[in-house]
Amino acid sequence: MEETLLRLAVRRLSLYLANPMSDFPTRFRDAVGSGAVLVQAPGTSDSRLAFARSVAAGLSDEPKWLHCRFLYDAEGSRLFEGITDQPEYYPTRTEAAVLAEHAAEIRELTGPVTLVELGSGYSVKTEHLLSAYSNAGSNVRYVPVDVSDSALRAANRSISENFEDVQFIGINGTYGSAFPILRQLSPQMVIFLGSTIGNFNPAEMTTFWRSVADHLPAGDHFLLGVDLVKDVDVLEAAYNDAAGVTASFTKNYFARINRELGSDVDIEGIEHIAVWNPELERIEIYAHFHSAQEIHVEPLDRTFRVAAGDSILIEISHKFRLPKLENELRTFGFDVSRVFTDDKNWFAVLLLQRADDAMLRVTHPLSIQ
Ligand code: AVJ
Repeated sequence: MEETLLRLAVRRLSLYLANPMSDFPTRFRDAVGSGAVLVQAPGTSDSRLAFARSVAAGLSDEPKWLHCRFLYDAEGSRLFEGITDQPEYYPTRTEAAVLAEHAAEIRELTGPVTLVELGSGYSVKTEHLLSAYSNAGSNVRYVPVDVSDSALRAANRSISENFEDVQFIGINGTYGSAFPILRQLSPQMVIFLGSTIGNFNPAEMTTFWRSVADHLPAGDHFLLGVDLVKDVDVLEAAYNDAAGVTASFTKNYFARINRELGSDVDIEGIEHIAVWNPELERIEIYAHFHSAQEIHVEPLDRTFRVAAGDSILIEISHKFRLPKLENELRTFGFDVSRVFTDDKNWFAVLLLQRADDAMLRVTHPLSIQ
């Protein structure tokens, strides 16, 4: 009783003292208490400037690149959903089948936990998990995190229609914005599907494993979906669908630059190129410019020249090999509880559990610090 009063007083005080944007964990807790379904994470409200800075950084570099995070505005998120329906794009339906088949088992292994999904999009595949968790009884708390506000709203509509007992608390922000609140959501399972991890370069991947490991309390779960190395023709076809939806997805990057950064790029002068890089074991997606163009970044008042024949790297999609990935995850403090795959071994869903570092320290004294 006294403790509750004290906590209430402290919370009041921190409400008054804290800059609401700088104390996201407190603001999130209060939003949940008041039944909010969507919480804005700090740093995303001025995304136009963040977008401008990122575009400027990539276009001043040589070779040029653009960060794939900005592929997902409302139009990009809609186009990506279109990609997942293409016959050549096997990852989504393969992963969905693996999830559908093993969702009940995953629920049994984790018990009743809060589901926190990073990069949830429209949450379509997650509905398999939500249905297993709600069938197992007890109210389910679902916390999806996505940079697209429109995708979150659509997900909320669909989930509240299909699942009465699922409490939806969306976070509109980047993956990183969710890390500081993971401690208050324990016991939980952090979900990262669709092989989105494949978008990260090696340095970003290492940072990501470390952040999840740092913020996830020991014993909490992490469900990770990864696309596996396979025949090059299957891989390249998945990123060059005959209907051209992936090409439109690539071109939308420049349409977004036009819409938000006051540029006037000729979209038709851009070609979508997706190729397998066998050394780095990843698909690389380029925007190839047929003619020289200028890209104006109005918020920074800067203009970048792209020469005819230039290719801008806009996305990488790394494919994984299982034993190697499992070893890497172990070194970052995750135990591999189960690995689920499809018949062809095209896609894997790994159920991981945050190890207890105290145990690690005893068994591998040199692996920490
Ligand atoms: C959402 C990152 C998993 O890499 O397969 C699909 C993105 N880009 N087609 C992928 C994507 C073009 C996708 N991920």
